[in-house]
Amino acid sequence: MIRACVGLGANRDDPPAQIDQACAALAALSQTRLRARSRLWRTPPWGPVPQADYLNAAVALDTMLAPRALLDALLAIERGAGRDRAHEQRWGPRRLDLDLLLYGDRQLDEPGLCVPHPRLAERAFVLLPLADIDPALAVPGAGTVAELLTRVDCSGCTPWVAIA
Ligand code: A4P
Ligand code: MG
Repeated sequence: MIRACVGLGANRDDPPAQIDQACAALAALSQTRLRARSRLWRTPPWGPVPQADYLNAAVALDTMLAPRALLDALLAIERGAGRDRAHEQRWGPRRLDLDLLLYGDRQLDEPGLCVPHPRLAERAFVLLPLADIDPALAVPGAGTVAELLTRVDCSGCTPWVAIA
């Protein structure tokens, strides 16, 4: 079993529901157990595109799936949530974005598969949810999640509380 971490993000339609459904789909993957789930974080949009705030989260999975099979499963869950890559802008609004953040201590740089996720260390919206799971988590080649968090701007990021 390998401990893998997946980042979830959404800022269109019904983000909390889309993230909940994605967590259920991740928990139902073959040869995989959902081990931990972060809080939901409300985060200002990162990148050059003006757009609505995101909800972000992360999960830890124990899996026997190979990295490529796991990434393919993430892309299938995105498609199942109605994501249409043909009609979207890079770093633009998303119904659901799933990133393979970590796959054990592996470092992979292959066409279409880069782990740890290349922009992980720059993104409070990834590091805050990962720190909910385990601040001591090691990001291969970069340091722990807690160390990386000291170097990013977390302003505007807050745990999201549902209003009943
Ligand atoms: N790919 C390669 N490695 C990976 C990996 N480790 N995980 C390939 C996921 N995908 C990986 O994915 C494009 C292709 O990358 C996939 O088909 C896969 O083969 P993508 O999600 O469209 O884009 P990306 O390259 O993963 O870019 P990135 O940096 O994730 O940007 P997005 O998804 O365009 O950014 N602000 C906040 N606050 N929160 C957010 O969640 N998200 C975006 C969307 C912009 N701003 C945000 C947020
Ligand atoms: Mg992505």
